[in-house]
Amino acid sequence: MGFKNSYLQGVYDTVQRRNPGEPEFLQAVREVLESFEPVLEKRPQLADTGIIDRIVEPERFVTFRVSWVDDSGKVQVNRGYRVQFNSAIGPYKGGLRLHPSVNSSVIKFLGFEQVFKNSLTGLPMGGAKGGSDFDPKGKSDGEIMRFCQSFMTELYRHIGPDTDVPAGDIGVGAREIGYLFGQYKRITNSFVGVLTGKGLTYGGSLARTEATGFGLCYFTKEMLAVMKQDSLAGKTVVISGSGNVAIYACQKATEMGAKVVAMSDSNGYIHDPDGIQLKVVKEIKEVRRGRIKEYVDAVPTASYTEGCRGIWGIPCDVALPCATQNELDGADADKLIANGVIAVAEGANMPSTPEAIAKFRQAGVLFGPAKAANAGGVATSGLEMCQNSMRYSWTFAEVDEKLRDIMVGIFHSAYNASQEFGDAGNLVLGANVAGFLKVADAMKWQGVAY
Ligand code: NDP
Ligand code: 2IT
Repeated sequence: MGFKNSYLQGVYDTVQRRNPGEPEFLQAVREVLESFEPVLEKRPQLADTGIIDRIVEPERFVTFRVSWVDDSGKVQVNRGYRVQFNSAIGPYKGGLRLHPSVNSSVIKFLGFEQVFKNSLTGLPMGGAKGGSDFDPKGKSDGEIMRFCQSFMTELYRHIGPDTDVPAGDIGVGAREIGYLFGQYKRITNSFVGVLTGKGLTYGGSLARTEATGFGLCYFTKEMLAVMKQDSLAGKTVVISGSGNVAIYACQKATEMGAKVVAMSDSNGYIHDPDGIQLKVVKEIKEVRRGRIKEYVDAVPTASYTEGCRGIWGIPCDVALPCATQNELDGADADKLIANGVIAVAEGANMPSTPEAIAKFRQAGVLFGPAKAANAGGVATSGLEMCQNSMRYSWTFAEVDEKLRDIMVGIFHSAYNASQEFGDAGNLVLGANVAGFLKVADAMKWQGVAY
């Protein structure tokens, strides 16, 4: 389907021409440009500033060779990436993903979305993303360390506490951040807040580990309260994934009185109608780095099914996709809707396909898009940067309270923007537009280099 506004069509055509074979990036750009249709109707002069032409083009995109030696002595080669998408409102900021599916399309879609997400948090952070096609599964600790050191030996020249501050994402947690930080410090001889998600003994923030999952639940709670006068208490919840985001979403949803009945990994899903015992999941995933199917060894009343997509067929009131992009498609949305889902909020980045989102909208299902709903992770990274700058640290309760306020604020920014631009309750539109307007203003005042 084409754009109504011919200027937006022109921008999209250029993006398509410049980024052939990059479907994820085009998917993310198309959704954002669609949200700008009502903005341009109200403010046609935006077209003259070239801001939209500029915002879809990364400021800088680097790729580099990462060679490392495996445990058998063999040289391995991976590709490293960092996209520095936009620095209008602060230093570049965004995670690093280690997964074999990483390519330039995936990194660019993530970096593009990060621009709007970071703006929504209200904190001064530009947008970036990076990573590698390195597969951490089955690697020894030594191999992970050597990979991270080699990766940082290239990346360090592009980053800095006032330039670009990476963090975790899929395949990057506290262990990897520690190795990356150690190597940065060795090379530069400086102890600075150049990464977030650090360990608590060397500059990390309390509650950063929990932040994305907790934030997702704070957002969902506010969305249910304002738009449906409802709450998470007594709700049945399905959560995909069983990594960092999924685990802490499960913890907070349970604390809020919901019953989480299913979780997954890329191989399959577990269904526990009595409510997931998070202690068991944490032991499998955080301590042993095992597979989710091991849950049924500890809880024989639960069941395991091979294949991760079947999870959306389990009846629930609230669905929280927390694994990866495009993990929930139109057919999955049909199943959730038929089973009476009332709200979907995205813990992962771009987990729902455009078709799935359209179906939720049509069926009146509340929908919290990733840029808004999962912004708690990067928001708390922003709080970690703030604490590092002060050389001070807040208590868990202090950080958690700030996180909660930020998530409530993000919901209202998105909700208000959806009302102002004529589609009340469309939080996809609201989040894209609210995130955009701040960045656009900063870009306007900073001028164009020529
Ligand atoms: P983790 O690496 O901790 O966990 C990822 C989980 O998703 C695992 O259960 C993994 O299963 C599953 N998964 C990953 N890739 C696939 C795939 N291709 N198909 C099916 N399942 C898959 O990552 P996070 O929890 O940190 O990240 C999850 C999502 O949340 C990502 O989209 C990420 O971008 C997003 N996010 C993360 C934030 C953070 O602070 N960490 C902040 C905001 C968003 P398996 O073990 O089998 O690979
Ligand atoms: O997608 C994301 O927002 C993240 N992976 C977190 C980024 C960060 O800088 O904390």
